[in-house]
Amino acid sequence: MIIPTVPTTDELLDKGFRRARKAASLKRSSKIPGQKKAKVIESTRVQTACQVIRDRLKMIIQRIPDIESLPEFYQDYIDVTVGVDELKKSLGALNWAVGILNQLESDYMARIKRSKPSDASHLRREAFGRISSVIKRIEGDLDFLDFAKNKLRNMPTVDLDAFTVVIAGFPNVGKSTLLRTLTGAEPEVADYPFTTKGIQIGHLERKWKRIQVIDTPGLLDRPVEDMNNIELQAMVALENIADVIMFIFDASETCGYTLESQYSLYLGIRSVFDIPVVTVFNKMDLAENVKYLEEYINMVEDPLKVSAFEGRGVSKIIKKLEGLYEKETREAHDNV
Ligand SMILES: Nc1nc2c(ncn2[C@@H]2O[C@H](COP(=O)(O)OP(=O)(O)O)[C@@H](O)[C@H]2O)c(=O)[nH]1
Ligand SMILES: [Mg+2]
Repeated sequence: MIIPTVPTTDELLDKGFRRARKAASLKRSSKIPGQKKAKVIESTRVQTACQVIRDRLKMIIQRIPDIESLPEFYQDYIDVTVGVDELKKSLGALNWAVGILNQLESDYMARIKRSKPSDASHLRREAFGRISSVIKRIEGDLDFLDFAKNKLRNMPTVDLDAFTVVIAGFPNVGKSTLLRTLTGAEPEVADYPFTTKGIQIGHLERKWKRIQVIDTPGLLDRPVEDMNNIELQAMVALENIADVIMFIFDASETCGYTLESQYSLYLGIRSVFDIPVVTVFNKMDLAENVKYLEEYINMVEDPLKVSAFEGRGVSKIIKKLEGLYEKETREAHDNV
């Protein structure tokens, strides 16, 4: 999501007042008869300042998409990153300021119109004072929107309609290597509020099929029991977009985790996600003499033995994913 540049209160007021002075100086050089001129100049200043500042605020409000109309994945993302309620509150405050500026503009235009020419500049100064205090009232909200803009700058572009595979498995089991090998390119790396390491997204294009593969380093790579609330919320967000979990074992145990602890992570992930799990035993090239490996392989359903490093067995994974993709598409059609 793109939030437009958000000015500080000083920038906003400077711009409004500067433009107002310019507009007034044009009037000053015009041929308005004597007495009336002072009133025209001052009301032009009030009007221009109100309009310029109001338009800037309106532009910010309009360019931020309606949060509730966003897909759930992005609503969750925004909620965890900056807070949906805070974002709405700040936008509400900007709306409030727009309304007050409208009111101030028509109030002071009318008052200057009715006033003696010698009172016009005093009224204009009063109007400017009130504009300043309205804008100072939304200082915190402008600051917050600027913060949100920076936090949401590198939001991932997850394709919410694509068939989506989410990778899980301990660190160093070969998730990134496999993602690259499967999708044949460097993945898109974007921020992900649930982990410090971001999210990696790759696409596997096969004829008419488009399969999206996502890796969330730092999230699905440790026991579910260790997760805090925010991470659990992230799991729910992932479950909303995932069609398949691809769980990676490091058959060689060179990642530093035993097969036993990998298996227990596998069971944990399976118990959280109510979707098909594709189970891959990676680094088979290094796994010749690993104790009990065959036993663990036999404990899972349809294990795929591969070496991401050598590219061996990768086509089996693609075939498996395509099969699940087709099955899901068929079921979706049956349900129409
Ligand atoms: N020998 C071998 N090394 C691999 C294989 N797959 C990944 N690696 C290596 O394992 C290390 C960790 O891989 P990485 O993809 O970063 O793991 P991640 O932390 O799960 O994303 C890297 O040094 C990889 O080169 C494999 O199939 N065989
Ligand atoms: Mg990685």
